[in-house]
Amino acid sequence: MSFYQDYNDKLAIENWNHRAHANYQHFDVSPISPSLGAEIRGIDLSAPLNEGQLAEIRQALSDYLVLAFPGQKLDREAHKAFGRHFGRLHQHVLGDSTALTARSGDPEILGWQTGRTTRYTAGDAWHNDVSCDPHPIWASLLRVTRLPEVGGGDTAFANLYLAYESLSTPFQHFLEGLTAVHDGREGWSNGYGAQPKDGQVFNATEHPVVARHPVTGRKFLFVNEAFTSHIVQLTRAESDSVLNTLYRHVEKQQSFQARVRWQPDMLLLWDNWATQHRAIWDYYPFERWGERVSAYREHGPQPAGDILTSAQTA
Ligand SMILES: O=C(O)CCC(=O)C(=O)O
Ligand SMILES: [Fe+2]
Repeated sequence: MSFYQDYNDKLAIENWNHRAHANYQHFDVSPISPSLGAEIRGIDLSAPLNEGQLAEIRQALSDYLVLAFPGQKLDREAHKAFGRHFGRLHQHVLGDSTALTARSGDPEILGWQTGRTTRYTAGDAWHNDVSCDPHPIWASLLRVTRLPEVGGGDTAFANLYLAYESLSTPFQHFLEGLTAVHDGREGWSNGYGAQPKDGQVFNATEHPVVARHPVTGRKFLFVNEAFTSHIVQLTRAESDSVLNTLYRHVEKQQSFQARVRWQPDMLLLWDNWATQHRAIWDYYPFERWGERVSAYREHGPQPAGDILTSAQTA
């Protein structure tokens, strides 16, 4: 048994830590960790935002992947209005099912309330939100409306650019030509025990295993344990073993991860392509409630080899 690790992850981290940072004029940015996350203060998200402010928020999302906005008094309409700046609002297929949710009553808001009688809480496994969709969510925006009295209930995030860049070069090349199926039945039937209603189908979509981010142009690892069922080009045994290696890689590398600690009136916005997250359920039997708005765009994760046009990256 050795504690030796190869150096690819350090080179990836060095590269990440030397990336260019924008100068922000419209708000203050305090990084949460070197690998991802920043706290944003000095901007009121309930007021109308101008193009300059929005451009900087999108830039910060590219630079830090996860943005925490403390001290935001947002009602549901303001939450959705802010979400619309990132694309069309997503309607979750389980929005009115009690398997997972608290039935917010608004199809554009996924609500959940976790407490003593709850058997599943949203996001209690490393995942990208709803990656089984043909246009997977780009931006997820979460408010935790009730925090557990005992503390805890952090959300953990992992940086998937670093997950990809830290793999060895031959393994990166091997993965680059592959595609994987992301299947709603994995997350919702196997994960939460939810079945589609009559006439409903859970989406299943083939996505590149190594994808190119349409906004930043950077490659990232795009498989997750909650939704990815198999790699199309491999045998079942090969696929299981490669996916298991990749899942453990994301889960294990704490240097690629950060935990977000919740405060009352905080809005959390994340890039749902280049990160995975996991809700940490360490507060049982106390209550924790949340409401999520998510936005998707026409241009989702691209095959790694594709060259993007400027219209696609706008
Ligand atoms: O409860 C959390 O912190 C995150 C839950 C989750 O996975 C989500 O809202 O997408
Ligand atoms: Fe999630």
